[in-house]
Amino acid sequence: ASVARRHELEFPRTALQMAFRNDVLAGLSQERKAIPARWFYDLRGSQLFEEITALPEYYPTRAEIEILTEQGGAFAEAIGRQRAVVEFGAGSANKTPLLLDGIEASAYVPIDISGEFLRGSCATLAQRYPRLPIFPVEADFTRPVAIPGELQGHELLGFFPGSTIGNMEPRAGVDLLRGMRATLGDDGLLLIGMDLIKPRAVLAAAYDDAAGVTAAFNLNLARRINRELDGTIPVDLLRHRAVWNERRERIEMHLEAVRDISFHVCGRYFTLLAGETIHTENSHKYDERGADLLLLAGGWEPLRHFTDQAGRFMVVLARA
Ligand code: AVI
Repeated sequence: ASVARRHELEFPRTALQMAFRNDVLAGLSQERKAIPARWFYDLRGSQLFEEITALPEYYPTRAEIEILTEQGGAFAEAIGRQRAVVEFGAGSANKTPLLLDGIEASAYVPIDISGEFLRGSCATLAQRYPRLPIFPVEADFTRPVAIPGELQGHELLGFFPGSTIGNMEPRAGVDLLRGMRATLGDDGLLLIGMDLIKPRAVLAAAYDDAAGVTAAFNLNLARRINRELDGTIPVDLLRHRAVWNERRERIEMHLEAVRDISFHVCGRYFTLLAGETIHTENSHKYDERGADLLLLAGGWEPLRHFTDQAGRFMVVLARA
């Protein structure tokens, strides 16, 4: 399950294909071409993302693991009472034990849209924590989720590692945080991973690594369009670009045409001029103030920021 963890299975195949098709055709028809980053994660894209997390230049995964591993005691102290851990997206089940080893959990509630991933991560955790009650919930966590009745009376701690919130426009991020607030209730806590703003060269390398894995990850989106949407995109004439957008404090990934090109997708004709791009991802970076503002707008009161030794990444604890 870990390799395929981000591989979306949220719709029946045909509905998923329709959603992909609609997003791609609409995105390529815009003046500034853009395709939502969620479509990176087919099986190949999920494998490539796993490879990215192990790259020497890609620090976020290692930095977050360092925080979770080394600051368990500080989490436990800040969190106080025993709580049921509610994880948004069961895919990161590899980070869950790091949290569960540090704090006292009364139960574990993984929420994921894919029942298949849920079953995989529950099985692994049940083996490791045989006495921990586990209540998987198959649901779309971008909307408020009903917590199983058995957990009435438990106080809840939301867990959303991975800095996935960074891939959302702030407006969507705020909506997500508000949904989590509704799910976790008035006495809920939230532990959320966010990537810190840092020197441009470090960010540029993390999103354009020497081995070319991030380039392959980005280009796989064009290959996926060719495979699944009857596309004729000349992938060899596209170049991976990772650019720092100073005003929006985010790394943007683009696919740039090296010369004028034309192609078809689902029978529709598109052109890209030399230098024109398809915008494929945003990865927002935050400082403590920016993170706090986002959380406050989403209905959360930030309590504490935990960072790794090198100050690259933060895990923020907030209360409802
Ligand atoms: C999943 N997400 C937090 C990654 C990020 O860093 O924004 C996706 C990624 N894109 C390129 N490299 C990794």
